[in-house]
Amino acid sequence: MSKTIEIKVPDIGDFDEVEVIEVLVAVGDTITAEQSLITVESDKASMEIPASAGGVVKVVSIKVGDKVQEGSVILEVESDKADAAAQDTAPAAPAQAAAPEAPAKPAAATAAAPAPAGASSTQGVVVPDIGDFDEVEVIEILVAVGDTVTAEQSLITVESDKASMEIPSSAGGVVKAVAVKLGDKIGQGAKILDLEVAESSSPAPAPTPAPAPQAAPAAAPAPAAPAPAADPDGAKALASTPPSRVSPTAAFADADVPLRNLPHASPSVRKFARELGVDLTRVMGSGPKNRITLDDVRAHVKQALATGGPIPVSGVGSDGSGFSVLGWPKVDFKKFGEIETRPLSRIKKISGANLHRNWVMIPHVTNNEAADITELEAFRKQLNAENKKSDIKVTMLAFLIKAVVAGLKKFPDFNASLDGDNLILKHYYHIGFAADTPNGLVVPVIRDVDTKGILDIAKETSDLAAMARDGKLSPSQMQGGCFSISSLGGIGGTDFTPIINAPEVAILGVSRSSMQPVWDGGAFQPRLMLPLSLSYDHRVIDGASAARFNAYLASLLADFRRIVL
Ligand code: CAO
Repeated sequence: MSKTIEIKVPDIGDFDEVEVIEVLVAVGDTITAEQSLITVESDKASMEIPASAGGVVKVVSIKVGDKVQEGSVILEVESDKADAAAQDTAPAAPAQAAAPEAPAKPAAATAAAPAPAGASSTQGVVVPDIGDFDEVEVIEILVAVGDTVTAEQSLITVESDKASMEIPSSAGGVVKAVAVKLGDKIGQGAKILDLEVAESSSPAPAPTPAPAPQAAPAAAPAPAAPAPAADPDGAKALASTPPSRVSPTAAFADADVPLRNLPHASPSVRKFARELGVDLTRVMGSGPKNRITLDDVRAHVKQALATGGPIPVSGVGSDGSGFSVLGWPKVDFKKFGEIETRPLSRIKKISGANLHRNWVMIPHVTNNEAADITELEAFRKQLNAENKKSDIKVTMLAFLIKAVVAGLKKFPDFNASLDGDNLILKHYYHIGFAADTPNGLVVPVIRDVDTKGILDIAKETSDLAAMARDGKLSPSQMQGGCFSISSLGGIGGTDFTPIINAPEVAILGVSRSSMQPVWDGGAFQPRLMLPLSLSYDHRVIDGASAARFNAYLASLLADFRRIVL
């Protein structure tokens, strides 16, 4: 017969209240005994609280942000196990509190050697009782040699498979040596650091680490009586864990709930992120195993503020499945000289975020080519001379736009966009061109270039460029592009790597033309050469295609009559 039972917060040691920071199950979920239900956090430790019984979740009685204590009802499950009834009113045995926790009080980080009276002395600060775990991994070292620390100040963060905790100092003093490094596996009694302690600041020494409270047997049917810890400060471990405890991953794997990728961060980092309203799932961790550090949260906030939006890319790791990068360097530039701070323009923030995403997410390769535009430049000048009275000035850009469309027709993969595993091939020819404006870069789009002549294109280019400079472009005038051209020829340069304007798959960078000696088989001839830099998305376009496309463009520009072929 099925029965509804309440699952409650077990003995959480020395803490009156802890905050719920994650609810891991929902109404309707089928859970198994030992499966983690919620994550709670004190100011020094976070831990998952597992189910004392399996069943179907009927009611979830708490939400993120609630403060809970021993006996608080977490949820109600409908269980058809006969023995489940026994757990109805019992707070889950403390054994089932998910993690061995950091000592609630610094008493656990015990000074191994007391200072001799009348002088400063060096004390070793050691790992306190860490509950049921033999070893935990050092994931953060929060102090360095030379630092002055106070009693209670966190020294290191350690982590088990279920919890991370900060280990505080048992005394105040100056750090003389740090005995651990990141990645070390340490257990109770291991030395963390040496501290030079003045006599007055030395606490009453505790000659031995605080003994662990006794662990209650798993799934104890009745409230476990926590054994009083022989802790000199009266602190006891937040919770103890039975030796038979299953790993959180196993619990999730067994359960009918999706495995959640919880952000990997220490309690103080979680608290800091909560204060700033940062969603840790969006933060790229730069610590070991992609753990999120305080600096990562700061860098995330800085970037979000700078770009006016969320950071688009999250790091995956150094195991080949993605990438992770260091946080942005923070430099106090004032130390080196006079500075001024100027906020980025709105356009710069938006274009910067787009350029960053495109650069990071698209495997760019750039093919460089040089087009002989000696005859075309002569023709362009002739056109402008003939049209002196007209307000249309033909620049090389109009020819380039027209030539690019001929290239797109010949090489349709360049007129495409990636959509998951599909390539979307476009049968229209809208070309964007980068325009430099006082407020930053914008890319107006000329539509249906295949239906327009050089003079129309020249006029539209110059009109759109003027509107861009005046900030009068509408969003629709910057949408729908198939391919972009970034022409810096009016300014200078010999070659550059333009960044692809996603979801397009290629972009043409144009640098300044110059007279070059070109060998014609018998002699060097002075020819006007135009550098063409074609960046392409290597997921869509291979190098040979790119070389063909660029060579074809160069051949059209060298003899524009070929465009009608
Ligand atoms: N080589 C030599 N001279 C060139 C040239 C080239 N490749 N391209 C243009 N010129 C010349 C023009 O003929 C013109 O000369 P005259 O004044 O003697 O006629 C002069 O340079 C200025 O041209 P322009 O820049 O006014 O016109 P354009 O059509 O070439 O370019 C536009 C228009 C809007 C693309 C351009 O003004 C611009 O903003 N370019 C910057 C694009 C940019 O910032 N790209 C980078 C993006 S990534 O950060």
